[in-house]
Amino acid sequence: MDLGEGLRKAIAKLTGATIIDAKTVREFNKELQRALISADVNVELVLSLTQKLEDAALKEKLPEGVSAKDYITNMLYEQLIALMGESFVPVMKPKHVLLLGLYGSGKTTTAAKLARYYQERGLSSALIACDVSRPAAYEQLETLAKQAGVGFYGIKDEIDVRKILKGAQAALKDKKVLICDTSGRNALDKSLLDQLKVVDEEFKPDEKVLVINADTGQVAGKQAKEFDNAVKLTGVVVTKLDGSGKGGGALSAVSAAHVGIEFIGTGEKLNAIELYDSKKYVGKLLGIPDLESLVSNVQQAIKDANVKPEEMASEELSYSTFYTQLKAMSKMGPLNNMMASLGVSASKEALEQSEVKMKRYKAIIDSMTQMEREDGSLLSNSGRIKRIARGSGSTEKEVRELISDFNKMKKMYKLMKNDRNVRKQFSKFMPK
Ligand SMILES: Nc1nc2c(ncn2[C@@H]2O[C@H](COP(=O)(O)OP(=O)(O)OP(=O)(O)O)[C@@H](O)[C@H]2O)c(=O)[nH]1
Ligand SMILES: [Mg+2]
Repeated sequence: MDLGEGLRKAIAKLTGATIIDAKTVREFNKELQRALISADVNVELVLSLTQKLEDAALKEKLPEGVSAKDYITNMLYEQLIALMGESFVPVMKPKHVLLLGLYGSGKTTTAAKLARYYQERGLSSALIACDVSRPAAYEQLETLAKQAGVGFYGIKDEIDVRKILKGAQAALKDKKVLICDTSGRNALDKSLLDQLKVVDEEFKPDEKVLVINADTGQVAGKQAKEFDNAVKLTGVVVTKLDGSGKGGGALSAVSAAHVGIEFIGTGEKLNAIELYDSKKYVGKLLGIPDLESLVSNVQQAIKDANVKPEEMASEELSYSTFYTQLKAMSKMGPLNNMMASLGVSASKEALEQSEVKMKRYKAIIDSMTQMEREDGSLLSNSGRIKRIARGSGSTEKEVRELISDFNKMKKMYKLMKNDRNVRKQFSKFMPK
């Protein structure tokens, strides 16, 4: 039984459960422990994961509108991403990347995919042929480099990796990202280990990435540990996720080496590589294609259950909350009705202008990144302002106007925090 199957079996135990009680959680956890341990996930880690799950599940009431199954699935998802990481952002700077892995795991293909990936994003890249064991390895990498349109260095029939790497570093001085392909074996034996240590010394990799095939089951953990002991891994790439494999081995690998998943290989073609995205990956592992909406529904329900309407106005104002308010306001109908209900009078002209402004502000906030919406101070950067203006079809002056209005509102917001009456008025505009 692979890990995915075990996890799905555990989740299936929750079908039909209407409450979360100690018995339900323990039964789920027992199944979960069985699945994780048989996938070689470290026992201590399994116990701490299931303990955390139990504590969290029993502490809170099941939020309204969410099934026990979805609620616990979401918790399991959170525990799994604590292990594997939520998403990966590659360092876009000149660097040396070393790829490692057992025989046939997809190292050579991944090397070419990665070189193409970085080069397409402005970092000229090259591949170095350090697989000196397999007869046609040199030609395979050379062909792939041509296909990818990236640089290549190798010395045909040379078996001394130190020599190859010295030559490569001299010949590829103008390339920003150097990716070194290495030999695979059926097992990590002494000669491969010695070779890897030489490569590590000579190449001085910034990133040491273990390539594992998604079909690899339990042994992935052991593999990862051995490679990690030999050269200290920095990340994992899981290949062949387009096949039947559910990627359970990757969990064992990342937990054994304490590193995250970076990329996913989804096919033989050179563009078949994706950045790791936990919702997609865990969704596949758990057999829930639309895990993203499950997670967002549960998280929204938890949020709704915990937030009292009058408290909403007292949280720190960010562009995100501002946007929610603008949306809620436009749903409430024309501004003049609303102002009248608040006892504020304004000229028709001024109100019309405000409505146009509100629309524009919404478009501008739409063009911000999530980070900018949460941290308004990022907008002191004029490059960001330029980008947002372009993205929203407005002028930079209009973006600056929003920033200035927003900052005024933020100040008001702070003052209001201590005033119950104003806060109550304000909470009318918050979405229920
Ligand atoms: N479907 C699919 N096939 C892949 C993927 N990555 C690699 N392959 C295929 O897997 C086979 C082995 O890939 P290689 O890149 O040669 O693997 P390797 O680890 O370099 O193998 P050795 O050098 O022999 O150890 C090839 O036929 C690849 O086309 C993937 O993400 N999806
Ligand atoms: Mg190879």
